[in-house]
Amino acid sequence: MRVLSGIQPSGQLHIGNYFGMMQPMISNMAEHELYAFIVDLHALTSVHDAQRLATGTLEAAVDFMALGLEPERCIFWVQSDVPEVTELTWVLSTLTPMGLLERCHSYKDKIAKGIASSHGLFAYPVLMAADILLYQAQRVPVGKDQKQHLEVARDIAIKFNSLFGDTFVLPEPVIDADLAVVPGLDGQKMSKSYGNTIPIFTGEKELKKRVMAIVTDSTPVDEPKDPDRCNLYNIFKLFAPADRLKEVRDLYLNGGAMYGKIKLELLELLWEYFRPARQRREQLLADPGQVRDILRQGAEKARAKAAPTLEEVRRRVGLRY
Ligand code: AQP
Repeated sequence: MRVLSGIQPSGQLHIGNYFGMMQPMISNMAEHELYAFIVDLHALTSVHDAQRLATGTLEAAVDFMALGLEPERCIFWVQSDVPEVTELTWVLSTLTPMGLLERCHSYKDKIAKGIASSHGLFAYPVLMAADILLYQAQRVPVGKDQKQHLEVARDIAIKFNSLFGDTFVLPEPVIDADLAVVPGLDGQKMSKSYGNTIPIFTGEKELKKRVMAIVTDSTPVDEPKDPDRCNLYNIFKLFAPADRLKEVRDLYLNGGAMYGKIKLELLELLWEYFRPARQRREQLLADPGQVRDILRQGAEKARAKAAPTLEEVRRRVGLRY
């Protein structure tokens, strides 16, 4: 099975990115043909600072490898190193109905949050469709927020195939129901652009600040609370061992759950959980030249896979004379 997914270098990667996409990708490495990439062209819709984008791209690649992605067991590259994707984006955008994009929640949410609208932000799902279709991916592990974009990719593929003949594989999203949406500090979806994240790699002091800022309600300690509606519990459950989780769940249900204590326990769990990755990250950051080489080699492999699909598209639509 060909499995593909990308991640934006639009800020510090967070635990929502990890559970929604990075961890499922890493666990697919053994069994499947894996395509993983850093989507810098997508990040350009929100980052207009050359230094920040360039540094963020290299760091996102380092982070992914530190967390367990092994570049020798997959194809791992930076999106803009394969320019074929932008050509395919244009072809696909000529047959993407405006209404399909106008219905996308992600665009509407971002505008509502005050993020500047642009043609690139609006057309984001078409570039994502090109990413997926160019490599004929069958499965795409994503968080629930990306489900609609996957549907757009399928709709575009169906339209292309019906207009020009069977060309693209129809991709299927892979969404783990338990991890579909990791909540942010404020209870909304954890998102780099909403400033409500728990970053995977940050200093202990900053991590503590973020964990202590998780919003909880003001129900008195002794009163029962619904754990499933508690933001803190929903983050805690991602890291706590099963027996401890059960104890904490019982405290919620019967009274006695102390938010401050649970936050400090969560902090400890988080710090330990990512300890080995933090050490690997330090080693990788010490040799950025090696990381660039890995990405360059990955891009060569990705281009070799992309070229036949793009050639087929050109021929089918008449861009060969
Ligand atoms: N809160 C989340 N819960 C579960 N999965 C999530 N993902 C993101 N946030 C959560 C998944 O992470 C993958 C990579 O995301 P992305 O960086 O490409 O874009 P995004 O979904 O828009 O992530 P952010 O953090 O919200 O970035 P910004 O704010 O820059 O747009 C995707 O598979 C996503 O589902």
